[in-house]
Amino acid sequence: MLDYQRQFIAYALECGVLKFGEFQLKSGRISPYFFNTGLFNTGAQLDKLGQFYAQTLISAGVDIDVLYGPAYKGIPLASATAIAYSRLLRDIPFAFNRKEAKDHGEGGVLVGAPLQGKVWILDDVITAGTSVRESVEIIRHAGATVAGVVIALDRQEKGQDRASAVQEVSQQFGIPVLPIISLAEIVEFIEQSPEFADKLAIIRGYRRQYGI
Ligand code: OMP
Repeated sequence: MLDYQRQFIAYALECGVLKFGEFQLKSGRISPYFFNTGLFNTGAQLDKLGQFYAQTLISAGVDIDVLYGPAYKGIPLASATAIAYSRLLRDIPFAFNRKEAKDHGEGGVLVGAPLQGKVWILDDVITAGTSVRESVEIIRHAGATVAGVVIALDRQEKGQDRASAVQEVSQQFGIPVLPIISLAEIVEFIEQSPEFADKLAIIRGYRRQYGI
C-alpha cells in the first residue's frame, strides 16, 4: 500500500466516510463496512479529496489532456482534482456536463475546457456503471479519447456474473479504472491497526464470500 492510500483510509475514518458495522448495500448484501463519499462535505475535505485523486493519477504516471466530471457528483471532484494537480505537477484543463441541455446562451451539455485528446473521468464509486457509460458516450461524441476512470473506492466484489462492476467497465471500454483505494488496502490497513483487530475476521469472511 502506498503512503497516500494509507493516509486516505485514515482520513476517511476521521471524516466518518469509512465506517465499520452492518450495512445493507444496493445489491442487498449485508456488508461489514460502508464508504459514504457524500460525507466529504467541507471545503477543507474537498481540498484533501482532490489531492488524493490527483496523487492517484500522478502515481499511475498516466498521460492526461483533460479531466472530466460527470454531473453532479463528478463536478466538484474534477474541479478539486484539477486544482490539486496544478499544485502538484502542472496546470490541467477540466470539463463537466449538464444533466439537461440548454437551448439558449452558450447551449449544449458541456461546460469548461473543450474535450480533446486523452480524457480522464473522475467519479466517486462505480455501482452499476451507468454514469461511466454515459460519460464515455459524451466524450467519444466530442471526438476525444476516454483514457480511464478514477474512483475513490473499488469494493472488489463480484457482480451478477463473476466480474465486478469495475472490471466490467474496464473490459467493456478497454480502459483502466484506478481506485484511490480498494478493499485490499482497507484489509491491509486494519491488519496493521490494533484498534480494528476485532473487525478483521468479519471483513475477511465477507471478502471470501463476495470478493473477486
Ligand atoms: P451513486 O453514486 O448515486 O450511484 O450511489 C452510489 C451507491 O453506492 C449508493 O446507492 C450507495 O448507497 C452505494 N454504496 C456506497 O455508496 N458505498 C458503499 O460502500 C457501498 C454501496 C453499495 O450500496 O454498494
